[in-house]
Formats: sequence, C-alpha cells, structure tokens
Amino acid sequence: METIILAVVIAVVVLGALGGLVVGSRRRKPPVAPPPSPPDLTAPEAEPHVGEEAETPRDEPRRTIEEVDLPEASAPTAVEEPPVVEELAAPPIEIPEPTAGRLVRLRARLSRSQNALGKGLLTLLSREHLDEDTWEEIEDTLLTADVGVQATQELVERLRERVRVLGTRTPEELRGLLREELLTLIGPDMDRTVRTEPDTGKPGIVMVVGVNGTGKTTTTGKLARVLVADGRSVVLGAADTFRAAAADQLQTWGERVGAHTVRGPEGGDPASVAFDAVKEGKELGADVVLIDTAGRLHTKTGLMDELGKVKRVVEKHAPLDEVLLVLDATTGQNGLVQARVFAEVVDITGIVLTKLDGTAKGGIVVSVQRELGVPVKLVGLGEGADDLAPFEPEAFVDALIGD
Ligand SMILES: Nc1nc2c(ncn2[C@@H]2O[C@H](COP(=O)(O)OP(=O)(O)OP(=O)(O)O)[C@@H](O)[C@H]2O)c(=O)[nH]1
Ligand SMILES: [Mg+2]
Repeated sequence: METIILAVVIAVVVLGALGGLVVGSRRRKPPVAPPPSPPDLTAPEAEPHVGEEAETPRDEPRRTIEEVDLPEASAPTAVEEPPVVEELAAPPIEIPEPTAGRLVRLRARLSRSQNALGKGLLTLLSREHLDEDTWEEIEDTLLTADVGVQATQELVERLRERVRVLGTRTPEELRGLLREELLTLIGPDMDRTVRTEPDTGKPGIVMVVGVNGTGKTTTTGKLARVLVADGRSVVLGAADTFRAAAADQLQTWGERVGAHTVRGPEGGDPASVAFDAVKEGKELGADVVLIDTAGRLHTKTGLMDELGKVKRVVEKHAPLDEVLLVLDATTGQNGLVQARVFAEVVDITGIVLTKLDGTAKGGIVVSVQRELGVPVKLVGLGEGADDLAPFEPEAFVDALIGD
C-alpha cells in the first residue's frame, strides 16, 4: 500500500516537472510551438496580448508567437474555429478603377519612355534648313523607334511634300503636320474594341496567346479587372498547364476581383482545360470567359500545333470572339516575326502591346499593325493591376509629341 502511495506521489511530481518542461520548451522554441491550425483559432482570444506586444515595434516576432501559443494549451477546443479561419482567409474583393481615360492617366509614363521619338522628330523638323541630312536623321529616328522601313518612308515622303507646299513654317504648324501624319500611320479609324459580346448568347470567349514572358497572364488578369469594373462577370481558364504556378498566378488575379478560375492538373491537356472553362462559364451564366495560355516560342511547331488545337476544341462550344496576341514592346522587330507565326496558327483579332512603359520603341504599334492588318487594342503601361489601357491613337500621338 505504501509503495502504491509512494508511486503515486512520485508520478505526480514527475508529471508536474514534465509539464513544466513542456511549457518551458514551448517557450524556448516558438517555431515548433504553433501547430498549423490552432494559432489561427486562438488568435482572436489572444489579441489583447498580441496588441500589447505589438506596441513595441516588430523587433520580437517570436514573442508574439509565444503569446498566441499559450492560450492554445488551455483551450484546445477546435469547434468554434472554422468560421474564424474562413473570415481571416477571405480576401477582400477589389473594385478596379474605371477604364475610361486610362491612357490619359498613364500618359506621363508613356511620354517618359517615348520622348526620344517625339521630341527628336520635333527638334529635327524645327531646324532652319530641312536639308537631305536632316530628313535622313528623321528617318533614322523613326526606324530606331521600330516604326518599320516602309511606314517610315511613307511618313517622311508625305511630310516632305507638305513642308514643301507650306513654304514658311512655324513650330506649331510642324507639330500639327507631324501629329496628323503619325495618326494616319497608326490608323485612327481601326476598330479597337475588345470583343467580349457574341452576337448570340453568352459567354464571350477571349483567348490570350504569345511567346514566353510577354505578359499574357498579367494581361488576362488586368483584363478581367476591366471587365468586372464594367459590371461583367468573368470566368478565367488557366490553360497554361505547364506549371502549377501559372494557374496559381491567374487564380490570384481572379480572386482579387471575384472571378472564378477553372484549372486542370499540372501537365494536363490545355485544350480540355480551355473547353471546361467555357463549359463552366456557360453553366454559371458568366458574361466572359478569358483563357490564358502557356507562353510558347513561335519556332516550336509542336507547341504551336497544340495552340491550334486549344482553339479548335474551344470552338466546339462557339467561335472565339477575340484572340489577343500579347507582344512585349521591348523585343522590337522580333515581335513581328512572332506575330506572323501566331497569326497563321490562330487567327489573331487584336494585339496587346505590353511594357510600353519601359521602351522608346513605341513605333512597333505601327509596324505590327501593318504586318498583321490587325489593330493594337490594348497597351500595358506597368506592372500595376490597373496599368492596362485601351489603345487610343490620339492620346498616344499626343503623348509622343506633347500637346
Ligand atoms: N513594366 C511592365 N511590366 C509588365 C507589363 N505587363 C507585364 N509585365 C511584367 O512582365 C512579367 C511577365 O508577365 P506574365 O504575365 O507572367 O507573362 P506571361 O506571358 O504570362 O509569361 P509566361 O506564362 O511564362 O509565358 C511580369 O513581371 C509582369 O509584371 C507592362 O505593361 N509593363
Ligand atoms: Mg503566363
């Protein structure tokens, strides 16, 4: 009997000591202490403590974890927690800014990078004598800005003729002439609306294509925001199945504005993801389905064939309303070669010129339109969520030469 009592006493002492050790070790090793879910659950209860700790600037993050951990030991009831976790996890839906006048708002960025072209031309034109050398310099300036040989020659010829007819010229007149000629080159009358409303039924189907890293996913995300801002409901199709990260990237864009993302297994068939996205879009009654595709080099025939298949499979639902080719403005003339090949495989209906904020080669607008006979519809002017603007020729030219 005595031994039993002794054993019990020893047990109690040992347990007590162990308990102290456990708490002690928890305190000493905060990274181990918070098991994945409990901290979230107990966080609200611990808020006063966390707040107190937080008042001393964030120099002791470990302590904060410790504080969160302590209540958990005494209150491991997991029942109340799911709603709390959901609340914490639900990202707030953003309201994107309206699209009207975006190019004007982003103009500073455009003119900063394009100055070389517009200002250079104006300086040259305002020379006392417009001799052969000056006209040649004007040509060079246009060529450097990627306007393209043929378009450059046309512009210079017309300008020369008009300057000759004009006789005397003021800087204002010259600016006016240059503005008109640049506008003619860009094509002020092309229809640049992004088609998202099919003639019959819903949803509108838009596919985004291009070589690697041009800004397809970013553009798809930005475009979703534009549409949502205009009151349309959007479903995103993550048909870039090469990397799971690509679908995550798109989904993150979607979550920010409340657009549902359809995705498939990594390495899965992009055509079937695209097909399913449109199917879900139909079922959900969405207004627009935006399909993001994997970047692919135009020289890889296998991948280009795959892109053709994605398009054909989607078309089992309905014709595509828009196939947007995303071109990186900084790649210059190589962009034209890409454009040609993509246009052969999937009928391109519009061009998105990205990264115009980082290059003085805005002349690519002219050459790519000529190359494909397809208008530039959108321009990317930064990495920010709302840095995508409808392409407006007049605002673009004004940004080039100032007004
Ligand atoms: N400065 C600037 N950066 C941009 C613009 N558009 C996209 N980017 C950046 O370009 C990088 C690539 O963008 P993504 O959208 O991932 O390109 P992607 O074409 O989807 O790439 P892949 O799927 O790998 O082919 C990112 O860092 C973007 O933030 C733009 O208009 N201006
Ligand atoms: Mg991408």
